[in-house]
Amino acid sequence: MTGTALTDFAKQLDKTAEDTEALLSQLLSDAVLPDEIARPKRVVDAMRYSSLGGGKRLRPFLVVESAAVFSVPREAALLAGAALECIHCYSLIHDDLPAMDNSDLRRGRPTLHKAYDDATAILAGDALLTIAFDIITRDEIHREPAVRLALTRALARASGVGGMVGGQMLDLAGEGRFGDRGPVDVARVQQMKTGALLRFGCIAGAILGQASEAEYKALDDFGRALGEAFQIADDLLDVESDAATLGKPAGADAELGKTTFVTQLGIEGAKQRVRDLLARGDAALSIFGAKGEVLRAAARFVAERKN
Ligand code: GRG
Repeated sequence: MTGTALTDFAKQLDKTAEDTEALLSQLLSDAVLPDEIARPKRVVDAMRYSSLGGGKRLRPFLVVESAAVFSVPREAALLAGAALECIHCYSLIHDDLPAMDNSDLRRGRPTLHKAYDDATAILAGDALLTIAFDIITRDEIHREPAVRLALTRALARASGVGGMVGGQMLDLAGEGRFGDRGPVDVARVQQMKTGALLRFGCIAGAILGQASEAEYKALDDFGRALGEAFQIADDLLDVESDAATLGKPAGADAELGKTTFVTQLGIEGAKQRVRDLLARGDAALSIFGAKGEVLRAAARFVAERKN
């Protein structure tokens, strides 16, 4: 990306992050909704601690920009993006717990279970997961219930046993948590653990925009390429960056003796794979012409990010 394109992109990303922050602050308030009984302060505070004031908001950005391709109203896309971000934040809270990655640092601050306690962190994660499905089904997302249903089902499948949760299970198994390590299918773990939510961010726009089959497939292909590029960038950062830049410990993969894209392809091989994925993403987006420009920039941002 040129300097100007990068600045424009950074401004757009910041704007969506700001809008997402404001929306999450409203959605994760202590105001009780119809059919709810009460929102206990401690769990609301914990949900807010982990969801506000940090994060690139890349997933909401993908929803907003994939939806913009079809001129979907920004407010509707932001709401869907906020639901996705709630799932992402829940996954980070649970991933950091002692029973999982046992991390002390996230987004440059103590992890939730360190700032509060394990039980509160588990419940805050559960509540974020649940509220995501309250948000994604709201009438303001789309006038047609069938569209809301398709979006909700896609989010469930990206997040659950056949998506992110399943990927986390495969990842833990690959660390030898449940007995022998066995061979690790790095690509499969990536597609599920981190790729599924990123792909959802891209197909969400197609669902909201009631895309043609070819348009849906284009965003699906793009989302898969972007997801893999994101994970390879993450693996590269783990070996090439430091905790101050990352906002979380570096070198964690090597410490666990993990098989990653970098251990499989080497540093240069991993960088080449990222370049190939960017080309694949560009090719997928060609169907949208100039309307795909921001998504193309998003893929570059993901590949070149520093944290
Ligand atoms: C516990 C059910 C469960 C799932 C956890 C996605 C996941 C599965 C764990 C995340 C672990 C991790 C740190 C993976 C590396 C890639 C990743 C998802 C990084 C964080 O995402 P960013 O960079 O974070 O988008 P921000 O802070 O910008 O939102």
